Amino acid sequence: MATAEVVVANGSGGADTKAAFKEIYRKLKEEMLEDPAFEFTDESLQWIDRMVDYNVLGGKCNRGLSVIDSYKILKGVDVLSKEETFLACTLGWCIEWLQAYFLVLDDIMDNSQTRRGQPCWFRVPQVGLIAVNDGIILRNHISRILQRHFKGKPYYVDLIDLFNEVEFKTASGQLLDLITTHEGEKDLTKYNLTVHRRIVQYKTAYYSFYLPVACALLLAGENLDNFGDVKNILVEMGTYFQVQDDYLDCFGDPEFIGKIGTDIEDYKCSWLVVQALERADENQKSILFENYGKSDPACVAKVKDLYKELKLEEVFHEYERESYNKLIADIEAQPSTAVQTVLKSFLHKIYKRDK
Ligand code: GPP
Ligand code: MG
Ligand code: MG
Ligand code: MG
Repeated sequence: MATAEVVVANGSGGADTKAAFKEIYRKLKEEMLEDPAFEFTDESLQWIDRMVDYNVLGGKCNRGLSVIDSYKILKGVDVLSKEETFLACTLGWCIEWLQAYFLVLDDIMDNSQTRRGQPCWFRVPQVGLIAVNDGIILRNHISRILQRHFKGKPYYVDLIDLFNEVEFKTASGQLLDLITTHEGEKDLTKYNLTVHRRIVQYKTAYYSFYLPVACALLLAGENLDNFGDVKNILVEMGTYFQVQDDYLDCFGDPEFIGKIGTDIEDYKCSWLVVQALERADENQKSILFENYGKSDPACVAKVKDLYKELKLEEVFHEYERESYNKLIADIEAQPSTAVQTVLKSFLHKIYKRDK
């Protein structure tokens, strides 16, 4: 292999890709710790170092790795040059940084306990609500990374616009997610699939699915305006992904998924409660109305028992099969085989995931 052609040589998210990706994390973090725009003290340096490791690392990195995989497929190559590898990995990390920023704040808003197998950042002693500012710093790191490595590229402005627009959509989805649960207005009759769909498309699908592929398209010199269908398919895939997240919140193993579910306690408009409402008789509905949205473990257990009685696990597995078949059909209707491969590779990363 020529020296200019390194590392990202094997298939989707392979060991080499992951090693290259991790290597670039170290460089990006070093740059954040040496940012000339701030005179770091020893304490602030240590804080950022620990805070970034704690929150950016430890996930599956599906979003970040997808930028590299998608870029390779769009270019039609197995091996990227050193420069291309660096740029694709850097954009991948920007998405992982965005995810870290969202999760730090989401865990405060959802009153969660654990994330990626460790206490949520705001629950770490001495962190508390400093986590809010850490979220702001993580968000600012993205702009600093983009400025340092992409300013001057023809697609720089499109990249900035993309991150801004996706962040706005996500925060708007998060708003919907939060205000549907308002204390004092607890009314399960307002929860239905249309409400659920709007929330999850915005809070999850754009940043988790559209953003990685859009980054790869910009790297490949494409105009995003020409990829409306691809965007729609990715938003559908993201919706399916969040339904899985809602399912795992109740039925996943907290040890394995690394987080303890809070959707029932938080009165969330989860896919499961929507399905339960559609299937429950009057008696079962009254159990839901009495117990949903309460932190008492006995109430949570009653809701979970009802989900089991209504066989929501089976309903979910059927939904999973149907979504997969529909997505594959939509993907195969795409004219470009490269685009088909990008979309299928992403779908196969999440189909039947258990974490
Ligand atoms: C996932 O919701 C959505 C997000 C993490 C986006 C948060 C957006 C912000 C603007 C903060 P979730 O609460 O179901 O995720 P999880 O189950 O991982 O807590
Ligand atoms: Mg949330
Ligand atoms: Mg949450
Ligand atoms: Mg969730």
